[in-house]
Amino acid sequence: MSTTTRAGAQHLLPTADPLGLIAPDGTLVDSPGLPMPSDDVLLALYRGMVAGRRFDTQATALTKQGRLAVYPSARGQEAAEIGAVLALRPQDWLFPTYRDSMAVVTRGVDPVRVLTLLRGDWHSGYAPAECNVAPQCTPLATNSLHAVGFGHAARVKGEDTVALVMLGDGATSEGDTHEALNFAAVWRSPVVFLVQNNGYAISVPLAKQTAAPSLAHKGVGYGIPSVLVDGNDAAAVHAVVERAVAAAAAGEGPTLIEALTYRVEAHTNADDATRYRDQDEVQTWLARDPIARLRTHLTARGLLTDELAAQVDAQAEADAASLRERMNTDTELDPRDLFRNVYAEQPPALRDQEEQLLAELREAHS
Ligand SMILES: Cc1ncc(C[n+]2csc(CCOP(=O)(O)OP(=O)(O)O)c2C)c(N)n1
Ligand SMILES: [Mg+2]
Repeated sequence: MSTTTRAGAQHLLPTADPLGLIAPDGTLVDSPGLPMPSDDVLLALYRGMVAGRRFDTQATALTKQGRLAVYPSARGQEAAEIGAVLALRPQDWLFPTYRDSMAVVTRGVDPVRVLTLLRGDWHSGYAPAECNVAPQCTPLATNSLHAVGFGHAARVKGEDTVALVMLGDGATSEGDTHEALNFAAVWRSPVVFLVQNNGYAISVPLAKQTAAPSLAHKGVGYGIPSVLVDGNDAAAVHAVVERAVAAAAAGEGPTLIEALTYRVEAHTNADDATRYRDQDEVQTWLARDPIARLRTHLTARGLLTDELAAQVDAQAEADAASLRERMNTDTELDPRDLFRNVYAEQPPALRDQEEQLLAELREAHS
């Protein structure tokens, strides 16, 4: 019989209350051992969140104008989206979901390219290797396996690259998430799992999703250090993700972070959330707005003047106007693009399909 003693799990457990640095009223919260980001980072978080929200509002408006097929809003989740992305180093990779357009924009990808997928023009509008951002995944949790495979490969190749994968609360019920967590833990893959618990998976509330004490607790069974953080506190999200990225880069393996936040809008513009949730609940979360919280904090500390706040708003407005204008043009698509970039050498069956399509198109236009 093995005489190996098993270490306790205490060091892996998340805190009972979410870690935080700034309270909803802008005052400081003490989270032992969690450093407050620098003033420059706090201002970058503020800029990113204001820009992110304005982008999000514009994208929703574009669905109403028929310029976008669908858009899943991340309004209210700006602290988690931007806090996490700004904690990445340039060489790290982001593995986002359909909801994380804001995060992709924050990583520096042109918003028009980000919205290409949701416009239905192309599979992905950006080249992943140019921006270190994988295509946004609609199949839930598949991106967790992509991130772990990517992180593992980077480690085998001796590269200093960390993969950050974003998941929703609902995605934690998928088998893929558990396979990814297990593999990453056993192989100490340089991966940070960020679960944005926004309370709902379409109409399914968290209480029907899991009986676990928190989603962060799910990491413990795999031997992964797990963190519960206030997902509406950009400073705290940035601090915990930065710490997890550093640990992964140092060869310490993965971290699971649950960011507690809320989906303020419906699942997408095609969903009516009033059918399954109470408006009082939405109001409670609106009072915990991540942008107002950081603004209050920065203003009280004299870091954000009225003039600077107006500049940040004006820049976000100008970016939204540019996005609106550029999305208001019709795109010319080449149907043959469907067959390109799939295989280095096209298999015969696909070649037949391409020829069949081209023949049909010729006939339609003759
Ligand atoms: C494998 C798979 N099953 C089901 C769906 C349908 N679906 C799309 S979004 C969604 C809810 C996901 O909720 P959550 O993971 O909490 O993310 P959120 O939308 O709240 O960001 C479901 C079930 C899907 N896209 N992929
Ligand atoms: Mg959700």
